[in-house]
Amino acid sequence: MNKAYLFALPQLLLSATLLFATLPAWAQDTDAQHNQLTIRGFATETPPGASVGAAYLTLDNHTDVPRSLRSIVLSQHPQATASLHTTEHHEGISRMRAVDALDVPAQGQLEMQPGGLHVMLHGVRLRSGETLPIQLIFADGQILELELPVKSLMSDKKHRHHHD
Ligand SMILES: [Cu+2]
Repeated sequence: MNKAYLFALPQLLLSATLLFATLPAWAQDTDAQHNQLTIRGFATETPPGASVGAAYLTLDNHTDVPRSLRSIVLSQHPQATASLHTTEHHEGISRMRAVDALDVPAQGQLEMQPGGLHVMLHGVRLRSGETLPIQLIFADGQILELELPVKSLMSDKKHRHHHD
């Protein structure tokens, strides 16, 4: 009898369950036990001729422990990279700057939005209606996966029929 194997199996099942439980957590706030960090977001369609794109995430930390988002991995696009950017506005000029990490305060929120914090996407072209699987890597070693919907740059409803 292989004791190590018997021990390892429930461990694997448990980690899979925990990982899974974090996925739909952002949809609603009802499942408090698994809802330590909720994440939602989207990526934008890559404009014609552009070589970079962007994604925007909102992370809500429901714990008393501050978290630090270190990087984003584009799991299905090994040739592509993602970087965390801030946007600084100075005398009417906006300038983006890469940062090593973004903090999610205890019982607080990290909110990305156009013209502010964002994830810069290099080397991947996205079209409206696709999904972009990403991994969020935290300073404490936790990795969370989710799929971002890709949205048209024109959020205006009247433009929707122009696509596909
Ligand atoms: Cu940027």
